[in-house]
Amino acid sequence: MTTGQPASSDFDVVVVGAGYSGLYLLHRLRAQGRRVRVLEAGDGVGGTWYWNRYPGARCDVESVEYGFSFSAELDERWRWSERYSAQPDILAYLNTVADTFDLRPDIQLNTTVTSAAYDESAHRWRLRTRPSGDTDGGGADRGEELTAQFCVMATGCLSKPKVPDIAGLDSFAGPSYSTSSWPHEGVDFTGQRVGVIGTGSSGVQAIPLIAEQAAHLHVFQRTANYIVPAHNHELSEHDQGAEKLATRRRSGLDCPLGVAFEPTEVNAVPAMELSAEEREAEFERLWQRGGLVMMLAFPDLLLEGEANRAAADFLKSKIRTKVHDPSIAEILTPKGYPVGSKRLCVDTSYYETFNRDNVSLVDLTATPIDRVTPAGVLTGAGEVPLDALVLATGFDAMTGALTAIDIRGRGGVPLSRSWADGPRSLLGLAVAGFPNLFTVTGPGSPSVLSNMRLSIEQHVNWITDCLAYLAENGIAAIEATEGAQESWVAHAAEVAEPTVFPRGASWYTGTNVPGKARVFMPYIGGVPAYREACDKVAAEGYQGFELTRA
Ligand code: NA7
Repeated sequence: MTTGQPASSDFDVVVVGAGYSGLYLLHRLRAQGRRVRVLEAGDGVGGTWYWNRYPGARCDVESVEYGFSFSAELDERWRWSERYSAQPDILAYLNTVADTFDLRPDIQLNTTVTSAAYDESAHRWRLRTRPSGDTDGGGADRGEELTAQFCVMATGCLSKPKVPDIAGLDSFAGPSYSTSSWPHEGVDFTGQRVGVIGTGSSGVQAIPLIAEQAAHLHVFQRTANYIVPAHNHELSEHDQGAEKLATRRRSGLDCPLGVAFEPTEVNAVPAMELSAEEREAEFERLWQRGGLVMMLAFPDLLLEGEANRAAADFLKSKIRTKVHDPSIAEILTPKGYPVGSKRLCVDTSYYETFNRDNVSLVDLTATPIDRVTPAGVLTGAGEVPLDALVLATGFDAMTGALTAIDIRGRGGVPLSRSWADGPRSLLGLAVAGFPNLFTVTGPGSPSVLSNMRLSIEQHVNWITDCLAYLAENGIAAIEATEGAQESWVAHAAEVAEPTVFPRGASWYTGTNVPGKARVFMPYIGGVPAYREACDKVAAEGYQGFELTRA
């Protein structure tokens, strides 16, 4: 694998990130005969699945739909072991992808992109890098400069950890760990008093396993989440035969979330047209099935109103059946926001963990964190002494990894300024003012509200087809027009409006990051409608884009 200087610094395409998106992009672009360099901050491929190594880390889309669909050879080589794969399995899969297609020679590891500036006269991007981990300020000198006609940001939607807004964190005397950059060698909490701050998907996955090891675990919860069971299990050969995979992948394309369960397993009838008993029976059926399908139990569930409240009541009732102490169950019960407006968590033994003698729950709504001290966490109820601290406090989602790079488009305008009031993008693929720059699963695309693998493949196919078109037609630059971008942004806001999403305090809306514009960022119109919109743009010779001849 390449870790040093590239042979040359001028490329047709530079791709930032070597996760799912970057790997598939490289494969497709090489097949087109392009000179490509993939720049990756980590010292291995895998992106999100390289960094998030905390105990219990798993996908919440079923493994059989999480594998790439473009290669029979890959399907032959790989078998998933569980319904919801654990992080080591997914990382091994992505390494298998890199090896199967011999991708490593064009991937430059340990390389953090610091800036990308568009040169209008040359129609090229100029990127600057620094060696990863080089934070002493001298990194810029040890970095390098690369140019490329096209730059593709394959930087992921949940890859820039949020800086935790908790006073005194640096003063803690013991070790503290972040779920989003977990030590590769793992952590042994045996005999320790451990605190976990954060009860989103990462916390919900990690807490049961940390509780099994720690002498005592203190869970600091600010917002209780809605949680559905994974009912995880081993997968057989039969579960992932070629025909089965093909069928699931095909039907995923026609489903709003890009996952195959929807047409056969959810109701076409609105929830409130059923009797209370019938509705309850449907919720129970999907609870027993497990997973995110609950979100789509009824066509009106994600709209504000009674169906959503019925789902909320059902999920709350389940907490009381699992948690023995009613006062703990009450704290774990979500309040004041609709189901789905924050991402549903998918758990294994989360609620049961609170029946253990060595687990305590701290309700931060009643007793907020004052600050972290050298000895532990000080809340309104006093100091909780700790030996180790785990931060599961989330991400600057969807835009954080992009605005962390000093990206400057036409006229030297920074992307962070263009997006100061929230991200604006045409289809989540391109941004007006930033020619020859593409974003994979950017804001304004289904991305995190879809099966990421499927959406990544769709975006990579669209981008690489677009580049082929530009080459065939002698076009040097492509740029989203302001008009098309505004229409798309307005359409995305309009389809989101009646749903529960825009009003939630969540990373979907940027509310979790202090100072971030509050805008609902993903596209909720569904994968089929979105694919149609993308295909139409391409079929009409890239309508909505301005093309500049060489
Ligand atoms: P999330 O879902 O953003 O969860 C972060 C959690 O951390 C959430 O419970 C937050 O509470 C909590 N948090 C954040 N800052 C604080 C402070 N200052 N004090 C107390 N608690 C805090 O991130 P995850 O990593 O769990 O999951 C991200 C996605 O990755 C997930 O949805 C899957 O798609 C995969 P809050 O809700 O803000 O009150």
